[in-house]
Amino acid sequence: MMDGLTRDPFREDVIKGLGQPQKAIPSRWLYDEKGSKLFDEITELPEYYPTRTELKILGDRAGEMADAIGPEAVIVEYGAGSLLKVRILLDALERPAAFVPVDISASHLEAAADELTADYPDLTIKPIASDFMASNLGESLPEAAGRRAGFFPGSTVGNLLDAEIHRFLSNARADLGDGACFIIGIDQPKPPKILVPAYDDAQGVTAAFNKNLLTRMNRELDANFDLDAFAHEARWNQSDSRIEMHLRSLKPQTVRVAGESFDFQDGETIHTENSRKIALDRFAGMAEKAGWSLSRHWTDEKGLFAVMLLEAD
Ligand code: AVJ
Repeated sequence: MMDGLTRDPFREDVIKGLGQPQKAIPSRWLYDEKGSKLFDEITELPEYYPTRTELKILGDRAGEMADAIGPEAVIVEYGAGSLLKVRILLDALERPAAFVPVDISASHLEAAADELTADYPDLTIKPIASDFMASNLGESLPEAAGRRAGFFPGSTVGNLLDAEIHRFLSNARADLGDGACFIIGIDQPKPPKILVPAYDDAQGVTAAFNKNLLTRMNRELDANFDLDAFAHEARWNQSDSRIEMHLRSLKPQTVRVAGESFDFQDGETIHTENSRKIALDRFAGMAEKAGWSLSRHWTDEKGLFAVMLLEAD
């Protein structure tokens, strides 16, 4: 329980976000236990192509990625979600020395580390419980004969704004050091007729994922959102090349959250997520400014998704 002296970052983000002209809540708050389960369900949907496409690229090309990284490497996974993906890489690598999953959820990390230890007895596993946006991980990284390789699959980088991507890539460049490389998965721009259904599926799983944020605010912030008075919306924003998720108010209403009142007009939305689709050349330019060069990339035959290899300058 929060006592008024303890900072509650969820409460702070929500109160600030609902007070803006365009109401908005940072997308990381979508991922409580229920939200993480729903996201796992999303990855299995027929309309949601990114996860299976990236897994196929990794499965087909992990050998080439492993050759590029080299032997006895230290792999640092940012926002370590799906161990499935790093296993594909670990299995292809020559004598990987260490695996460092960085994740905000300590319990999630424990479980993940335990599972891996059983299957990779020679691998040093050193979880770091931290926001992946934090800097100064460098001193915590194990020493090894091989080089350091960052790993950031899932197109999570597409949730970040330009300034955040810059900060993230610059921090990683400093932490991983000279001679490092970085493997990053990123969804690609494509027609809205493919993109919109991927974020507004026929079974309504993505709608449940988005609306779970209302349930979470009701539970954790003593809010009184009526779940039937809001609708899920997935919008393609062409000029910013991103899918936006919104929660749209279906009538004029006032909602109480953490002791404060917020008015909604009919049709007014809370913006809950940006999923940017950043083309390779554009990302290469951003990486360049943060001390990385795009050295090569792998894609599926339709060019839906790309896995990039960056090299430290
Ligand atoms: C986990 C951020 C990559 O943007 O595609 C899926 C999240 N949101 N459906 C994405 C998400 C709605 C997902 N990422």
